[in-house]
Amino acid sequence: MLSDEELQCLRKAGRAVASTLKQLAYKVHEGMPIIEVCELAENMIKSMNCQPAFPCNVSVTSIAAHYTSKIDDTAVIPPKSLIKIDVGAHVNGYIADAAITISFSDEHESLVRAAEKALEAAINSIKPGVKIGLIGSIIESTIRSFGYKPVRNLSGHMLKPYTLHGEKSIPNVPIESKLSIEVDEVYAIEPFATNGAGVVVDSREMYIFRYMSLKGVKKDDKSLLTAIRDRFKSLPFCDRWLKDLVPHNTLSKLLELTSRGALYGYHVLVEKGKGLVAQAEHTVIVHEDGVEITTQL
Ligand SMILES: [Co+2]
Repeated sequence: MLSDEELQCLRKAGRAVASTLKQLAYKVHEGMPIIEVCELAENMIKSMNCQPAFPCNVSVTSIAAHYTSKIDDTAVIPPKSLIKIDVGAHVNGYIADAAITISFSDEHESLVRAAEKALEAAINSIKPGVKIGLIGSIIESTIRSFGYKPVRNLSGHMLKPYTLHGEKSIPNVPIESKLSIEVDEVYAIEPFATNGAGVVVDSREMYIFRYMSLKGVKKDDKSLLTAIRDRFKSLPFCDRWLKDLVPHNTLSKLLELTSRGALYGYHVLVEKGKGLVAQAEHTVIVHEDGVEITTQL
């Protein structure tokens, strides 16, 4: 059973995410520095007495996920682009995660609609006892009905305290699985629609990290890693959030620690066929009689 206190934390984080996305939808424009979008989102979350659960992801056109600005990023929102803004907030580890897609060209409207409709259909199907494979098939058929493909190797995920990816995933395609949805579980549901290959691949770039282990770490790095672990626990972070701990070359330090296995690095994910990618996402709490969307105002 989720306690009243847990529910309150989940709802507070959800409202912060919803309000942040709503404001960003008006403020983000072509030519805007991506670092401004990230910092605006993260500061809005903090202003509502929540903490960002991960760095704000701003993924442009055929990038599907996991791009956030590094320190001194000079990238801007390109003209006529399609961007996904994915934000997370937490209160005492209780997470809300949601995303919107903004299109700066009329051409991409139906792709955005495909992801949104798939999300709506998926959420409407969720109740205790529903097989996760059924949700995947609903997402796929909705996206296909618009003439697009779901991204098959990205999925929604269970949210647990301080854990972004709990043990169950919600696929965006039909899969054979005995797993079903249970009461009091919390999920981020996130269909991705594309006019490309329907699969994402790792790019070389990495800007988001999470703490893994202190084992085998050089003595000099132990205090930094301990500070990272204490600050973020198992939640993702980026170099912009460590300016006080690492004054110079922060990203290189994080990449070095990743290569040693002390951190996990998230590759920026790119659509394999260089297709455009749209995403829609909400966080839901599963109740006995249906779901509660926490990331909707
Ligand atoms: Co998300």
